[in-house]
Amino acid sequence: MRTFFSEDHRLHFPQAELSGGEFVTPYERPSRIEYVLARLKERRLGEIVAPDAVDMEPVRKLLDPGFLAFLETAYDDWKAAGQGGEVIAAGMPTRRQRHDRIPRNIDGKVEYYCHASETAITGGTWRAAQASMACAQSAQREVANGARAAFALCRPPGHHATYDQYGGYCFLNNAAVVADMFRTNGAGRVAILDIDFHSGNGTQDIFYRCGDVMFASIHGDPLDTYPYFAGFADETGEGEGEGTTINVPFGPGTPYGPWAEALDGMIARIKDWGAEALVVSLGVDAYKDDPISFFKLDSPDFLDAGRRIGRMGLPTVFCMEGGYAIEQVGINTVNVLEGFEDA
Ligand code: FKS
Ligand code: ZN
Repeated sequence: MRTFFSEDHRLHFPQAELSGGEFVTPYERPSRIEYVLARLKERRLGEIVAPDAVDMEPVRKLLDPGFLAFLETAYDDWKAAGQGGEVIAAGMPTRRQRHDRIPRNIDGKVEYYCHASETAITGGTWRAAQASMACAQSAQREVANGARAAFALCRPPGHHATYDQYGGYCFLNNAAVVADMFRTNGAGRVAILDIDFHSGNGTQDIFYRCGDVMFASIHGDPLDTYPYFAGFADETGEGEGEGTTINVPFGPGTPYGPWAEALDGMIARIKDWGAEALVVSLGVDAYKDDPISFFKLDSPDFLDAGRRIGRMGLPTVFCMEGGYAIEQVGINTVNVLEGFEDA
């Protein structure tokens, strides 16, 4: 399969992430992508090509226009207000507070549109997020035009970005836009399978009330890890979307056995439901040595997971999400893709 990749991801590299009460070099850093590229070439997975320009129309259709306008100018507005550093939210709207009026002040806007303050916005963030989206969209078009699968080497990632909030290293929800583009192209039902270690709370948010996009995610139990307030097993969708959200959380130390069983369960649900296209939120932070996660998958397990996904036989777009054991990110990611291809 072909990979869509843009060098513009480098435009997003904040100086620091707030972690453990300290500012550290962000875990989500440009070098992650180098390892994936190197491995793709080593394994000759297929051509690596630049995406077409981003198409903001499908993005504007799915996500809050005010949020998009905010992201576009946040850094400039922040600087214009005399703020010295990168854009970081100091607070967020909390319980029993108003969410229905958007602050005029940039500091307040940042708090309104952010849900996790580890994530900074820099002068290049908007362009990098658009380039990441462009990769996802080009991969979608490739598959819509008849390819069996395509890999969007997205960075920054997307699955924590909601309809109107950024955070968890994510700004624009690539996988959600891809799923919606499949709908626009005529797919009656689209499934998103999220195998990143973290709950795809943003993707869940976008389709929670939607009956024609299924969202299925295996992740660390929110009682034990980020994002702490979404991804519980009893979140199953609402209204028309009742039953089309599937969450399977697991606790610390979970090995591949139960993880794979959960994956098989989701695969069966997606097939029975009649999905016509599949979007995979491909994070590899379930790996045993990931520095911010606690599952115990080993590299060959990713190959096996890819095979199981491949056997579904669906047109598939893979969107890169997380994975922070930097040197293994390439091997594990490409293992999923190779497993898929020789399923
Ligand atoms: C470190 C705490 C980190 C934020 C974790 C964000 C995970 C992001 C991700 C994505 F795919 F989006 F990149 N808290 N002390 O891996 O889910
Ligand atoms: Zn993750």
